Amino acid sequence: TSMPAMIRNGLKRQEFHLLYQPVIDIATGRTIGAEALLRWRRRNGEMIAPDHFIPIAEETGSIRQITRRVLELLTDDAPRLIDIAPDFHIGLNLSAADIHCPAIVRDVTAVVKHSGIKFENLLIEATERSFVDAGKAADAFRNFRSRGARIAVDDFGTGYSGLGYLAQLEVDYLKIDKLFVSTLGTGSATSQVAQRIIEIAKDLQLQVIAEGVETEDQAKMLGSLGVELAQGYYYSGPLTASALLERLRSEH
Ligand code: G
Ligand code: G
Ligand code: MN
Ligand code: NA
Repeated sequence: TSMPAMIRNGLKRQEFHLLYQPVIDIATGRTIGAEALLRWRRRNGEMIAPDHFIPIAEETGSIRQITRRVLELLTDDAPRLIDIAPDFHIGLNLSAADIHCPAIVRDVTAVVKHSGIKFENLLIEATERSFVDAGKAADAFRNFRSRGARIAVDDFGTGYSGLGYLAQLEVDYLKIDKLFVSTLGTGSATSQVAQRIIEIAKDLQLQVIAEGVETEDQAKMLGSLGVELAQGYYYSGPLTASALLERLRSEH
């Protein structure tokens, strides 16, 4: 069967679940939030990575159903997280098709309403692609932000959209892609890109979240460059909601 048909079946059979990767305050080591990451385990046990099905879902339009499922799963998990850590940030990945869909604000508002969390608990993660059609994107982002949610540009530096949109759109965070973090301190051209991204963020008064931090050296270097937040295997891989709850309990 084709991937689009497999996705349809996977949705029908509820084969999707969420894991949560902690986001850490580098200075204190505390878990201040987590990024929700979608996982698909098929009935036969096979795991299919987001990189394999999200792009196809985006092309065929089923990303909207997938996102609705993500929002349902989040509605189930979020209350327990916020109960332990009221200021917790939950990172929600949205595709360009979601951002450009007029129903997205209503869909996310329903999560807030039914889970009892606040918009302030949500960090909407959108890749540079979402910002290209600035007119359409701006409405959704402005709407989310006026309600208290924050916006992050995900995989910053890997797209081809230029920087013009950053001046036009109000965003709160840049997430530096792991590609750039992995070369920090190597003296390579790519490692200079990471430093330039951090400088751009400072100029625009945006906070930075470093992704893919795998070593203590990288964490220290990021800290000394003024980066406050990080995620990566050095701190923790993606966790089940229960494992994340346990981590939060041990910190609170
Ligand atoms: O989880 P993993 O480490 O494999 O993530 C791979 C990619 O899939 C990342 O770019 C991530 O942003 C994306 N991704 C993970 N979960 C979701 C999701 O719920 N929705 C969308 N649109 N993308 C996701
Ligand atoms: O695109 P998005 O940036 O949201 O994806 C995050 C992806 O990176 C997920 O697939 C997640 O599992 C993966 N990831 C998380 N931490 C690390 C890390 O420290 N190193 C590497 N190589 N991948 C990571
Ligand atoms: Mn992300
Ligand atoms: Na990313």
